[in-house]
Amino acid sequence: MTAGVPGGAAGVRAGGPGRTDTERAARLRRLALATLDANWEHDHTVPSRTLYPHQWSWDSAFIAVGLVHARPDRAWRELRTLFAAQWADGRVPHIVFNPALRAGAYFPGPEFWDSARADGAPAAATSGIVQPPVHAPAAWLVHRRAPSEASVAALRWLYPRLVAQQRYLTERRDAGGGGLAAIVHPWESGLDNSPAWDAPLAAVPADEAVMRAYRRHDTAHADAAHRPTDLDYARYVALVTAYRAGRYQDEALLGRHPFLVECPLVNAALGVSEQALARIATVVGADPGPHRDRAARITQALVERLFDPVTGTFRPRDVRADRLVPARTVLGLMPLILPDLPPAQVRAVLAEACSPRFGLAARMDRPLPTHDRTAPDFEPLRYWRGPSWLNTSWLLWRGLRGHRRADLAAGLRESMLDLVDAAGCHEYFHPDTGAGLGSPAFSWTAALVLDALAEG
Ligand code: 9WN
Repeated sequence: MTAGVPGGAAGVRAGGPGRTDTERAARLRRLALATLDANWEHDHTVPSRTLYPHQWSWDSAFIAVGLVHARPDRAWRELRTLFAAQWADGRVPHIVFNPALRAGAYFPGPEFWDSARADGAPAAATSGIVQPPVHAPAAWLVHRRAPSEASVAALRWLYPRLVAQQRYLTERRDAGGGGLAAIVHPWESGLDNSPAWDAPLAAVPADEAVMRAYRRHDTAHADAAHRPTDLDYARYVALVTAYRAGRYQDEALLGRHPFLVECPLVNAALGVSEQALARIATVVGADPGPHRDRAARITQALVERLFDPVTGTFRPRDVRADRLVPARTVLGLMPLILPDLPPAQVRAVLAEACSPRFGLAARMDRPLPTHDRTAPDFEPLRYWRGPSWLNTSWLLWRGLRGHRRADLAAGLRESMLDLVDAAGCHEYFHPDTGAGLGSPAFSWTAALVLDALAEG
């Protein structure tokens, strides 16, 4: 297995020549940069040339965090390109389509989303849904890493747009009325087929047979056994169709939309974004106070609505059914990114992370999975139902550092770097063997490795 090198002396790694920390770092940096350079597409980075050939929202935030370590201009360009496609209501679309690509380069493509018919959509063709708002913290990290006149100018341009993004999510998406944003589609969580969505998705009427009318692009490029099923896709399509029928408007969602869920990751990101905006505000001459107040309110709402004191875990709330979903996934660990998470919840998240469910340790013997390893529906090969992904590991790593758990942060970082060193910049990894799965040249894996290397 690749993760962790138990017993290795400081600076010397198991495995002989080429295995010192310095050599590993140089090798990883070369690989990561080559991956990001190969995926650069005139004004943005594609997540993967084969599977995801357009621009994706939260990918671009992670990519910017990595790019700043080598190509700071491109880090800002990445964010500017994405926000140039922001809608008038403040939503940042989860995909910005590249008009130069042939129809069918991705499913569902621009013709399916039909954003041009929606009020307030930008000139560029986009999807109509969002992804976790990790852009304000990303912009702050990019600036802090390489502060310059250009970075201040970029923050000035981005600040009102980031504020509008927050306003959209907190005002228009508070379908549950408790101060949190609800997602209208599993794709909005970024963890598409996580077991977290099984219960609320089961209530979405869909017929697998509808998929006969479409050509899935993903299964032409990746093993179908690793991807969401056709029934999952039928439900994804049904949810887009329902939201599109209302022209992507958010009024009265509770009465008409079949999937409304408060996700711990989306809402933790919302809180961290207010913290980042408070810092950005001080650079651009705005008032940080309202951002700090909003951050505190979001953290409080997250604890009140998504923390279950009986199991000591955070879980998504199905707004329509008004209950927490049963699955214990990696999403439950994500509130650790909140610097003001109360001590009782910090302890609970650490206990869950260090349990056999997720195996976090100062010396990890296996990478962090995306689902509870002990659950009967844990699937080591299928996308977000078990495999290890760099972005969820990186978010937890940042959270551990913020809460002064340097020992656990070091163990997780080691595991992430070893995983990529052994398998390459894959999209995701087998949570037992560390084998690379999905796209072999995936941008956020490369970017987050660059960040982990720089901040060791
Ligand atoms: C749907 C681009 C995106 C990521 C998501 C990941 C996957 C798309 C898909 O790829 O989702 O948005 O086609 O499966 O789940 O997190 O942003 O990398």
